[in-house]
Amino acid sequence: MPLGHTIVEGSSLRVLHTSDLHLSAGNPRTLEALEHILDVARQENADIVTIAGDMFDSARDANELRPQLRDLLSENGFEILVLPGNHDATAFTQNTFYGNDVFPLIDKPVTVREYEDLLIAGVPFRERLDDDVALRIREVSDFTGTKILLLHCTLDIGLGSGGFGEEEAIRYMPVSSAKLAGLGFDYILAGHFHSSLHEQKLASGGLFVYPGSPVSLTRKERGRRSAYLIDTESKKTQAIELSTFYCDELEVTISPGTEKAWVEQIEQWAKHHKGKNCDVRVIAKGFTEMPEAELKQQIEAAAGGIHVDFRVRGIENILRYPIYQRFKQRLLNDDGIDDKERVDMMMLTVVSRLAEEGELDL
Ligand SMILES: [Mn+2]
Repeated sequence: MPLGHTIVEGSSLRVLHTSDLHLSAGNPRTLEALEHILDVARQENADIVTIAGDMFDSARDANELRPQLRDLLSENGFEILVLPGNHDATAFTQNTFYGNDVFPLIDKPVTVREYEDLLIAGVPFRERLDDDVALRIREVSDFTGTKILLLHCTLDIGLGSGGFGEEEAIRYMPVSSAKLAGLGFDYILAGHFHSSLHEQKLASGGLFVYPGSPVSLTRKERGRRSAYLIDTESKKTQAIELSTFYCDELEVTISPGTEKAWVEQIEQWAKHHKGKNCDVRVIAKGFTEMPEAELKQQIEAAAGGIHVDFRVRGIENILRYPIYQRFKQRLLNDDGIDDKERVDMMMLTVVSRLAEEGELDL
């Protein structure tokens, strides 16, 4: 352990949770995100910051950045507990020093830090949560105060591929919510899932939290980024919106007659997504009865400077098509179809594709 001093006292402790910063010298946004997280921890009077894995993009990045991070990670007035993840599993050893505030949780299979009424346990990165390890973790949870477990894992909740950064193919430490519920912790603060904040009540009454990456690393991490705050005395939990760099996009599928409503919606969305520290875009698809250039101009005005990928096509020829007219008449008369607009869009898409392929004469 580094020569840190325990700065945390008192029974009410505030824990700010994040993970997957993927700090890398090649991506300055990740370093800005770290500085912002530390600012937020100060503003929120956090006593402890937890990072549940992949603080660094690689052990090489950790090695490269360590000297310049030491001042930043010292004398903050809070502890920073860092769990090695699959990207930085070998970055922390008995001999590495990241700053006075940093406590790497590197003792296998589980590292424990005890405070007055709080216990924080961390499982340094491993590929599987075997039964013997689960048993060790469960033993640790025999404590009377609040119990927090830090894990870098893949929860089986169908969050879809793509959410776990580049690790989609390999499911690191797959765990079920039932298994986690059996570990006996009040909070399981996890890492590895990048896309967005995800919180879930466990059958045990415990709470599982993925904070999502605090900075968009690719276009897959969409929307404003969050960190997660827990007050161990009041039991209040709260997602904290960060002002770190993020990506986002709005995809709209226009159908004839809905143009005005979509333009208004794009305007509202754009109002909430303006700003320098983001990469956002509007993707407009579908069909319009308006002149294409006119709609494009309206959408761009509504987007107010946000990039617009305009893929909408005019529909006038297709609307006049007998096959489409007959279909539309039937659709309108059929009371058995709930989502007529969607069915209409599908037909327009098919007819338009056939027309493009020269299968129909306009
Ligand atoms: Mn990661």
